Amino acid sequence: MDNQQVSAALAEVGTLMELLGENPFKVNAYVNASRTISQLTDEIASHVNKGTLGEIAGIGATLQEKITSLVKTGKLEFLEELRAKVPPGLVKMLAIQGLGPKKVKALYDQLQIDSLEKLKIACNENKVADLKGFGAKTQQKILEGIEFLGSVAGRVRLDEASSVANTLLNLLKDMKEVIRIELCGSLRRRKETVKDIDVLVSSKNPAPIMEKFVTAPGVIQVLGHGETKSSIFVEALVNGSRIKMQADLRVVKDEEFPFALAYFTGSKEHNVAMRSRAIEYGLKLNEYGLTGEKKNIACKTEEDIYKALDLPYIAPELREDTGEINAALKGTLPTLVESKQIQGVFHNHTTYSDGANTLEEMANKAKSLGLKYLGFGDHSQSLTVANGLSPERVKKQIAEIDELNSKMKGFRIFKGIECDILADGSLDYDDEVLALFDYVVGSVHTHFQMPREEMTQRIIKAMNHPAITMLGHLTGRLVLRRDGYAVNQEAVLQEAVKTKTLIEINAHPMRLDLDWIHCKRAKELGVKLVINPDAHSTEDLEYYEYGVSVARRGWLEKDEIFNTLSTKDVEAFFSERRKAFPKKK
Ligand code: DGT
Ligand code: CA
Ligand code: ZN
Repeated sequence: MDNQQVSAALAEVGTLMELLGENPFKVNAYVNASRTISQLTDEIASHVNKGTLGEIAGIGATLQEKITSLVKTGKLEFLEELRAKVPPGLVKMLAIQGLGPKKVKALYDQLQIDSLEKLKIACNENKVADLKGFGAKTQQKILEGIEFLGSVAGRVRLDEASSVANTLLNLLKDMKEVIRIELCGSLRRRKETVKDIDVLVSSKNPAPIMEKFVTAPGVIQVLGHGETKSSIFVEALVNGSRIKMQADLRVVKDEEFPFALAYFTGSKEHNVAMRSRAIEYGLKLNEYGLTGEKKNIACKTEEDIYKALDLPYIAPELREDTGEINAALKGTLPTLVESKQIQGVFHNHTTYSDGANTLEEMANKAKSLGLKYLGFGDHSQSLTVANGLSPERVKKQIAEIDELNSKMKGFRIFKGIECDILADGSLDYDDEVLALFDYVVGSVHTHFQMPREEMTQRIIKAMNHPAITMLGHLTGRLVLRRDGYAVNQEAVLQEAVKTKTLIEINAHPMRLDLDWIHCKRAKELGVKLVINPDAHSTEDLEYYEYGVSVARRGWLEKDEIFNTLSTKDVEAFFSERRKAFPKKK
């Protein structure tokens, strides 16, 4: 077993023990060990072999024994016993936002609820509201949570689907039978969630490729095994989460590859529009070719297909039939922003609040990614659950940043904070403290249940505070977990134009907030956007690429993204903003 597998097994032990009402200290030991192991840079197996498990912080004798069993045998009897004791429905209930192990246990103990179906019935019969610690509001939220889970059933987050897909891609791409290989479908269009993985290959000899695909590691079911198409159901561990999804492989002749690539990339609606365009030319377009009455039009690449229909190339992210073909015809397609144009990122957490890495570790990682600057944005004082910074700790962090800045050559660290927007729209520090920062990210983390109009005014009031530079994760949504709070996004975007507030595209794949649809609207209004990973560890810094995908789906160009600016231009922007809110000496 590798680190991620061991980590997932220990996390599962923790969850199951908690559902069984075991001692919280014991539960925490498993949860913490799971986190530690997922973040280890060396192999847990090598610690087992060398007998050095005990040197890892938090791994006592009991855990050493369990980890050794996992690494050596791939199994843990203790985990099997726990699984046998806990009805699987209880684990499914944990997917509901706001329903932790304690509440699930209470529902099971007192109402014998062991499935989502039973939970829904109990809520509708008003039985849950009467339980101690629940109430009518919680019951309503549970019902909404069940409905939400139903509406997203079977979809997987982009980052998790990408990881599964890339494993399959890497398995096949070096086979001698493979001529061309590409991921298609929603993955290639970089949608925030993906239902299934579509892999396309061209080859003269498909059989060995199909064989390798249906016997890939993690396959739990072969749904089809044919000459040109195979389908599998595959399971993989991604950052400790168990991901199960379908993957389809199609193998075509190399001449057909560009047509199949365009077809299976979709979207379906874009394909329909392209087919009508072909019909105007007296041609038929499908997954096999572009054909006329007299002859077929040969295309070597996707670009050739667009060219044959007198269109410039349309990037996959734009293929949602939201006006891209018209724009292509008029020559007004955007030149989309690219990852390599991102110069730095601003909303990042460190060990000062709830991050896993120090200022210096984060800065070094950002530099190694080729970024020119990095901004911090730890949590502010009222967010005690995330270890928000008191004014004293703000000053300590700033001093540390000053020191790092004097040490690091060719790299600039900006002083920022993710400042809570309080319920009344005021900010979480006095002006004196706010004046210490180069920039301030304003975010809502509390009172999500506010009526829409009140929430909108709360945010608008904060945007009018001269210290606010950018607005973090505008809606607070969590992809496949919960909808955002009620807020009038249009009004906020319009206010951003008036107040020159930057709007964040939170690039954490769990958030992707602003979403691409509102990015497109922001572009129309002339709002400037900033792509931030909301990193809580050095690895998370790379998430900005997912924000670039959102920006590209939202038709955004380099000049519309603030953090494509050079260090000097960013400095100039911040100091201009600071004129309205001068630093106090
Ligand atoms: P997903 O899997 O729900 O995240 O989204 P997609 O876009 O990957 O959809 P999927 O896997 O059902 O199909 C892949 C592509 O194949 C889709 O984007 C367009 C194409 N396609 C599938 N069915 C049809 C169809 O009935 N008509 C047309 N024109 N294209 C189709
Ligand atoms: Ca798909
Ligand atoms: Zn936040």
